Amino acid sequence: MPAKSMAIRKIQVRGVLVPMKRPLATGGGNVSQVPLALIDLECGGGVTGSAYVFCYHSFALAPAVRLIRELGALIEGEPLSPLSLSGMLSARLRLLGQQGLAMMALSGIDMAAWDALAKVQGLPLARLLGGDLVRLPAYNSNGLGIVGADRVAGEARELVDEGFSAIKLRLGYPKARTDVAVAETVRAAVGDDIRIMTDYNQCLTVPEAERRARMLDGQGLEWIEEPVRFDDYAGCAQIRESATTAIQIGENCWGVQDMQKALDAGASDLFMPDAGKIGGVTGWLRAAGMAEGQAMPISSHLYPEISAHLLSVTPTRHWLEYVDWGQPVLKRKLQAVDGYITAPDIPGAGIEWDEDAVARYQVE
Ligand code: SMN
Ligand code: MG
Repeated sequence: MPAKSMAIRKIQVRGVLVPMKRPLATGGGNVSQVPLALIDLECGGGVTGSAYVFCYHSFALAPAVRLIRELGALIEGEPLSPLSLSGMLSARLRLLGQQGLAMMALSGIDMAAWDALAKVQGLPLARLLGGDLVRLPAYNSNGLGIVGADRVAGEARELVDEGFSAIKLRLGYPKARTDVAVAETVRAAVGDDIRIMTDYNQCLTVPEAERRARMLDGQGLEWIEEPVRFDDYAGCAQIRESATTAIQIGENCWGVQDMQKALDAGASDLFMPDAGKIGGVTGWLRAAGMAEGQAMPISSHLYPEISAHLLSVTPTRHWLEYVDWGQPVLKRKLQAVDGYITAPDIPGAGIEWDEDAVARYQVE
C-alpha cells in the first residue's frame, strides 16, 4: 500500500519505569531506573510503528508522555510520510523551541513513523533507507559508573564477558589521580586488546579538563567524552587542541543546528548524535550527511536498537553504544557476537513490546 494512503490513525503513549541491572552513577548525575515513554503510532492497514523515548529521570516521564500524546494528536489523519511529518511538527514547535522534552517528543514520533513506514514496505529500516544490515563494532556501556577503584576491575571483566571487546568507563572522581588510577585498574583487568572509552558527563571546567586529559593521554583510551558543558564548543575545541586523546561529544546536541555549531567550532574529533535529541531518524540522516562532509566519525548514543539501522546507513560510522536498558520491555534482544552487533533482518526497526513486562512496569 502506498505510504500516502496510509494515514496515521492514532497515537498511543505509555510510561514505564524499568529496573536497571547496574544503576549508573556519572559525573553529571545518576540513573537508577529507566523511564521510557513507549510510543505506538497506529496507521491504516493495521500497521503500528513503535519507538521509545528515554526520559533520563522518573520526574520527566509523566510530562514526556503527556507531551508526546498531545504532539502526536496533531498528526492524526496525516499521511505516513516521515519527512513531511517531521517538518510539520518542527513548524509547530517553532515558538516553543526545539529542545528538551519537546525535541525528544518530536524525535520519538519520528522514529515511530519511520518504523511504521518500514513495516508497510516489509523492510528492515536500514534497507528501507537504501542500505544493508551492517555488522557494527559495539561497546558495552552498561556499567562502569563512578563505583570506585575497588569495584571497576570486576565490573569491567563482566562487561567484556557479555561478548564485547570495548567498554565505557565513567570518570570524574573528585581527585584527578583517582581517574588515572581507575583507568589503569580497568586496563590491567581487561588487557591491551580491549578498547576503553571514557566519559565525564560534562562535569569538569576547561582548565581541569585540560589537566586531566594530559594525565590520561598515553593510556591508549579510545576517547574522552563530554569533558565540559556540552555546548561550550569553544572550550571543547581548546581541550581538543591540548589533548592527544580524541574528544567525543554530541549526545546532548539538540538537532542538527547544535551539531553544526559544534562542527563549526572544531569542538571534537568524534561525534555521537542521540536519536532522541537529534530529531529521530530524520534528524540522524541529516546529521550523517553533515558528518560525511567533513569526514567526522559518527557513533551512536543510547537507542541501540534503532541506531543499529541508522549507523548501517551512515558513511562515517564508528561505534555503536550498547545499553540493555530497554530490553526488559522488548521482545527482541540485541545480541553482541565477538564485539559486533547487527540489526535484525525483520520489517521495521525491530522494536516490539513484551506486553506482560510493560504491564508490570507501567506507571503512566
Ligand atoms: C549516559 C547517557 C545517559 C544516561 C547516563 C549516562 C552517558 C553515555 O553519557 O554516554 O552513555
Ligand atoms: Mg556520554
